[in-house]
Amino acid sequence: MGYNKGLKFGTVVTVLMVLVAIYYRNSENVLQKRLKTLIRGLERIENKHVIISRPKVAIGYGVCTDVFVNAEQLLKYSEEIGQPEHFDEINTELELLKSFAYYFRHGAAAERYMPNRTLFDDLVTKARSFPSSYSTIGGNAAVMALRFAREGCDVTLAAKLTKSLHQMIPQIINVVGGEVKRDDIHLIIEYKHGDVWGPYSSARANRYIVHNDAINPLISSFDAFDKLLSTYQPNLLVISGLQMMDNYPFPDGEQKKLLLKVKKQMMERSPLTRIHFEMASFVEDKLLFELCDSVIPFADSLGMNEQEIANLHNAMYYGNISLVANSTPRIATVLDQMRTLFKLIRMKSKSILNSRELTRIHVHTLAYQAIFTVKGTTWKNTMAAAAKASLTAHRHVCATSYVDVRKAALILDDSFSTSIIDGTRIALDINKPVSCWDEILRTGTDDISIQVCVAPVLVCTEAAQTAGGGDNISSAGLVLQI
Ligand SMILES: *[C@@H]1O[C@H](CO)[C@@H](O)[C@H](O)[C@H]1NC(C)=O
Ligand SMILES: *[C@@H]1O[C@H](CO)[C@@H](O)[C@H](O)[C@H]1NC(C)=O
Ligand SMILES: CC(=O)N[C@H]1CO[C@H](CO)[C@@H](O)[C@@H]1O
Repeated sequence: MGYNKGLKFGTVVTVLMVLVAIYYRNSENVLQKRLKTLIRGLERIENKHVIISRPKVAIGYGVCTDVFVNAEQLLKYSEEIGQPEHFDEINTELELLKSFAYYFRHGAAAERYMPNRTLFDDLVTKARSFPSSYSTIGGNAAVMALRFAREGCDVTLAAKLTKSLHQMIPQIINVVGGEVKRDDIHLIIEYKHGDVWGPYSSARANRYIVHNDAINPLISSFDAFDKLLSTYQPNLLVISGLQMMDNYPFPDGEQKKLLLKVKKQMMERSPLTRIHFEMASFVEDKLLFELCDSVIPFADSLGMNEQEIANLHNAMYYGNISLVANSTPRIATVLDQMRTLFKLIRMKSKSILNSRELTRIHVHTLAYQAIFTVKGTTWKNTMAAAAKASLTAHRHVCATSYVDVRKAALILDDSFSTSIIDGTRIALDINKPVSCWDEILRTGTDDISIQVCVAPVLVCTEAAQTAGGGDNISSAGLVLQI
């Protein structure tokens, strides 16, 4: 009897285990099938729009050499580091470690200036000594230029650089700005989702950047670019890289003077040239407020990630800045921030002489892309732009041109709400993955009709690179809209 019971129990366990295994295999198949359908859906929308003309795109400002290193290799955790802490600029190794901890535990991207060149150069040398370290062409403007060129645009980049860095840039890109002896270097300290550093673990793959720029903060290519623009009328002017001015030790009044030059450059463009401003990580409040007054009102379009929109939203709405925000915010939260920001900027711009009317906002996050465009404007293909931005996000982070379902995960739920306050629920349709709808935004006495598109991102589960992601994604979205 006892023997029989044991046998039966053993059989039941075996059968159960087989069933569980089959169940898991099936659910995995179902999941992969869903992902495949979704990818095909996105690719179908992306491919519907081929770029036939060769749009002219001029991009300011800057270039650098990006040196990539794995965070765990370069930065060693120890008890002495103590509490994580934010610093506007990094002056010592301890400040670097404390500041890294501050952003790493939130999975938030950060970019900081290091005034001590010796300390910075030592750090770069150490980073380069690891076999896994590598370098590429970097800087927002340059990465965007490479992406626009790859998408078939006629590209001009404003950048001052060494001959050897210039040689690495494809010849089809027209670089204006002149030559320097030493290129600016950005040290990109990368980590993956779930990486552990001392008592902290990262909520998502991201990067912490330090630099000791001497050329980019001064927008050294400005005059050459301005001269070119006086005779050249691009379809799109992109303003980016201004975060290199953040906490740079300018003589009194110099920073403002430079920004006023940027403002003038934007203001002098023909209405036929659309202007896009790419946000970045800003922690110097004076600089951010100056941007809100002198740059943002002169742009037609804005691009930013989830940290940057939270920061800009707080700056314009509360008058304070936000150093870190949720790195995986809900769609409803981001759409609400986009609505508020759109209204605030439109209202503010009304009282600014020669300002432009904001007609486009693109927010790129880890899990989705959201684009607003004002209806009846020249921005076209918003749905396709969201799809292309989403695919580019995956391709960039996975460093592949082919989307592999085994390396892709969908972290969005089956449906999302369009707003925190009485939003509508929209179901994610994997056959038609980009959801678009119309809304009316009331700003002052005007009712503005906009189209909203949201595309899910297939998150890359084997992140190969995160820096430059935003630049690739923003450009990929823009290229289908101009
Ligand atoms: C800069 O860093 C080097 C190397 O860590 C250090 O020896 C030097 O004292 C620092 N200089 C200043 C001005 O802090
Ligand atoms: C900014 O101000 C708002 C409203 O006073 C407040 O809720 C928020 O926490 C502040 N944010 C920061 C980062 O200080
Ligand atoms: C996958 C992808 O498109 N990533 C690109 C992002 O942009 C840089 C610069 O153009 C490229 O080197 C990457 O390949």
